[in-house]
Amino acid sequence: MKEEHYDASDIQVLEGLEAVRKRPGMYIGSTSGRGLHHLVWEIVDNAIDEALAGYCDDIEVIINPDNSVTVKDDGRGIPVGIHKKTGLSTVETVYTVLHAGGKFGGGGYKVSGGLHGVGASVVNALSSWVEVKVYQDSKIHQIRFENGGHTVEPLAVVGECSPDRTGTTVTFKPDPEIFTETTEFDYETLKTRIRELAFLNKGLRIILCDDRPNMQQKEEFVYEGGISAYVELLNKNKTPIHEDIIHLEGKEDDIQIEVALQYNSSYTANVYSFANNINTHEGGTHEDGVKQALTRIINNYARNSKMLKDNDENLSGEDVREGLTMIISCKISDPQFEGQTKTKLGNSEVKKIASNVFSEGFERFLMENPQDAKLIVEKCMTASRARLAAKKAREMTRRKGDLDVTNFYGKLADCKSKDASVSEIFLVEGDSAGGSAIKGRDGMTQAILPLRGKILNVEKARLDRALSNEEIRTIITAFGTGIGEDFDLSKLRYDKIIIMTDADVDGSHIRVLLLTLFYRFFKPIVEAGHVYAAQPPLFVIKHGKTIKYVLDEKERDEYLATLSPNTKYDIARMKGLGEMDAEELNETTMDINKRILRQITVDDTMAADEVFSKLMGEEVEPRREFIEQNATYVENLDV
Ligand code: TSJ
Repeated sequence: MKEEHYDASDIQVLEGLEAVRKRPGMYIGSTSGRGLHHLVWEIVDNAIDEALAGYCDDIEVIINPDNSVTVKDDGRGIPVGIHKKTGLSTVETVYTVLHAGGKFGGGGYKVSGGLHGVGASVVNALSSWVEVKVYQDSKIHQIRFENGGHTVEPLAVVGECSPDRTGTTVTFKPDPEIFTETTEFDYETLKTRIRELAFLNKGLRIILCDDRPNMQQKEEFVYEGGISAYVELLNKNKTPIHEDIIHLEGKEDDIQIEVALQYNSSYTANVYSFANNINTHEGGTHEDGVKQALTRIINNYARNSKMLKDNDENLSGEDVREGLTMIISCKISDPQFEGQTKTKLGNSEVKKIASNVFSEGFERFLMENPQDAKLIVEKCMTASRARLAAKKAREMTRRKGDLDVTNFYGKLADCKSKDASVSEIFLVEGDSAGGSAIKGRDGMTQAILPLRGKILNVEKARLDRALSNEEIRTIITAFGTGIGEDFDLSKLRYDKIIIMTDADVDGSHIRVLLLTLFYRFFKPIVEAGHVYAAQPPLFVIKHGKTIKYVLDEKERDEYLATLSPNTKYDIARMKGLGEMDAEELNETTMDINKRILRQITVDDTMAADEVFSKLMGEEVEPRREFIEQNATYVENLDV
C-alpha cells in the first residue's frame, strides 16, 4: 500500500517540506522559542477556525512530558476522503502539501492562513513526528508522519468511537535539530494567547494542561462575556467611571464587528484591535471606523445635550479616548493584512461597517444610560480642557519671555553666577525661612525659591492643573529644562537642587510632594543625582567656645560620649527653619562646608514611585495599608 504514495506529486510534496526544513525562518519567523510556540499556534488556529465555523466548542492543548504538544478539538474532524487535486486524503494533503490549508473547505472566517498562515504542513516539516487522529462516523482514523513529514503510517481506521464523538486530535514533537535553542514550551506564553483566544471567541472553552513532571497544572478558559471579560480584566486595577462595560456587535455583508469598552479614571487609552483573532497592532480599517464613530457620536451627544456649548471646540479623538479601555474584534472571510509587520487590516469595506455598527450601538447606549453618558462626556470634556491648557502652559514654559516675568522674579532670588556647575537652588518651605535663607546665602552661587503653602499633588492632578499651578510653573521656569517632550537636561540651571524643609510632619509632606513632582516631571534630573534634601540639625550643643550641631538623637549621644566627663555643656533642640535667623540658617543648613545634604538617589525614586503612587494616588486602601506598614518611613505623614 505504501508504495502507492510515491508518484510524481509525492516527490514534489517532499521537496516542498524539504524547503521548509532548509529555511525554517522564512516560514515561522525564527527557530527560537518564538518559532517553537508558533508551531502550536499553527495547529490551534485550525481548531479555532472550526469553532468560528460553528462546529466546535471545546479545544484542549496539552504539553506532554516529552515536550510534544497535543491539540484536540470536538469539531467535524478533518475530512478523510480523497482530495481531488492531490489524490491523497484531505488529512494527508493538509499535512504534506505546502499551503494546502485554507484552500479546502473554503468560505468562513479563518485564523489560519491569516498572519503567517503557513499551515499544518510546516509544522509537520519541522517535527520529529506528528500523529493525527480524526474521529468521524464512529471511527477513529489515524495517520503518522516522521522525520520532517514522511508518511510512515498511512491513513487507516485504528478503532471505533461513539457516533457523537467527532473531532481532530493532533500531537507533534518539534524537531530538536531545527529548534536548536530550545524545544521546551513555556506555559505562560501559551496561557496568555489561549486566554486571549477564549476572550475573542465567547463561549469557546479552551483547556490548557501541562503534563510535564513537576509542572503539572491545568486551567480552563471560557468567557461567556467574550471581549467584555477582556475589558474587565484590563480594567481590573483601575477605577472605572461607569459600572457597565459597553458591548456592541453587529454584522453587515458577512463582516462581523464586536466592540467592548469601559472608561476608567486614568489618563491613558488602551485600545486593542483584532481581525480574525489576530492582534492588529498596526490598527487598520476596523479600528479607524470605530475610533471615528466614537469621536463623532460623543461630539454629537455633547452638543445635543448642551454639555458642549456653541463656542466650544469639538472634542478630539485623543480627548474621547482618555481613560478608555476598548477591544475591537472583527471577523471577515477574506482579511487583507498589510503594514510593516502585516498586522494592519487593509480591507477598505470594513471601515464603514465598523463605523455603522459602533455608532448605532454606542448611540443607543448613551440614550439609554444618560447618567453614564454624562460621566463619559464630562471626562472627555475635562480631557479636552486639559489638552488645551497643557498646550498653552507648555508654550509658556517653552518661551521664557512669555511667563509672568515680574511675578517669577519676585519669587525667585536667583544667584549671580550663570555657571550651572557651581549654582544651587534651595526650595525653601515658607516665606519666613525663605527670607532668612535669602539673607544668609552666598548670593554668588545660591538661589532661593521660597514655597508658600503646600505644593500641588501632581499624582492627583492632570498635567494642565499642575501647569496652571504657580508654584510648579515657577519651579519649571527656574530649572530651565522644560518638561515632557521639551525636556532638556543640558539646560538645567543649577547643579544642586536642594529641598529645605522642616524635620516635622508638614516638612516631610512638602518633601514628598516635591519628590512626586520631580519624579513625574523631572525624572532625569533625579537620575543624574542633582536632587538633595537639606538636613537641618535637630540639636545644638554648646561647650566652651564650641557650637556643635547634630542631626538626631543618635548623633547627639555619640557626640556627648566623646566629651570628657566633667565638660559643661548646653544642649538645645533647634527651632524650625522659620525661626532661625539668617546666620543660624547659613551655619546649620546652607554653608557648603558645614551643612549636611542627603542626595536623593535613583533607588530612592524607584522606591519612591511606589510610595508616591500609594501615598498620593487615588486609591485610599493601599495608601492606608502602606502607611501602617511603613509608619517610620513616611514619618507620620498625615495623608
Ligand atoms: F490542520 C490541522 F491539522 F492542523 C488541524 C486541523 C489541527 C487541529 C487540532 C484541528 C483541525 C481541524 C480541522 N479541526 N476541525 C477541522 N475541520 C475541517 O478540516 C473541516 C471539516 C469539515 C469540513 C466540511 O466542509 O465538511 C470542512 C473542514 C475545513
